[in-house]
Amino acid sequence: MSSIAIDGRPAERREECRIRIAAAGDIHYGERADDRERARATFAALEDRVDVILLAGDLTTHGEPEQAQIVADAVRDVGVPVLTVLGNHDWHVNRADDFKAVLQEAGVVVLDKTHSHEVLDICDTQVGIAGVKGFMGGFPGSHLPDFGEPSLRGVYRESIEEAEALDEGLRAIQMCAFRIVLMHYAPTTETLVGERETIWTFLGTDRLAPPLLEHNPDMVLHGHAHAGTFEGRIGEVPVYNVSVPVLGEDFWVFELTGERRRVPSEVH
Ligand SMILES: [Mn+2]
Repeated sequence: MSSIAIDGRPAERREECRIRIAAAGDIHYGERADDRERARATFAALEDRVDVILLAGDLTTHGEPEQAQIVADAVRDVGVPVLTVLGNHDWHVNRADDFKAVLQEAGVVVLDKTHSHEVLDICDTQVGIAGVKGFMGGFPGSHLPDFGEPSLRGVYRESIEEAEALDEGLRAIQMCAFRIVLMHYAPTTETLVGERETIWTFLGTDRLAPPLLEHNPDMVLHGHAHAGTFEGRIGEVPVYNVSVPVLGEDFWVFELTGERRRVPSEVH
């Protein structure tokens, strides 16, 4: 397990806090014979080591509620708050409500466009998490247009709805000392470098970026791009692709602390 420390904004009580965040995306449980054991061991290893666990979607291979149960059973007794967004794989069989219910029964907070923020009290301070799935849609020069068939215009509409929900979530946590964004899809191409450029349109969209630029969260976490790049930036905001194949590890641990503003310090 590796970690990276990010210095955050000055705020009351902030300097005495050290918020440890374990993050991973694309854990994709569901099809290997040892998934239950692997999931239990992976999450149990975080107990007493971190303050919160953030999952950036694609918890499963196909979104079957039975697959969500593997994650639910692995996190139920870990004793650390777990928040997640869903990924496209978690939507595949189109049973997202059942899928979410399985996770929620185990205490997992599922963030999406209907419930896009959560505030945690950690270290006597407020840590705000704004979370949505995000969506595809492309970047300058490759945007899917709001034109033509209803299905294509539906993709546009969903990306805009996700961006609006992200904005709402960030607005709701604007008074929190620490503010983190959790998504599945990428809001910048910087963390897609390594993926074939011909598929970048399907890996995210910069239509998710304006709320990030406006609200300046401490960091943005996403997954989905297995062959992408770990670290990027939108304006001053650090963006991390925490897809497990990018990390090469089960989790990455971030620490938010300090009085300086968003200067990543050493990996240790
Ligand atoms: Mn995905």
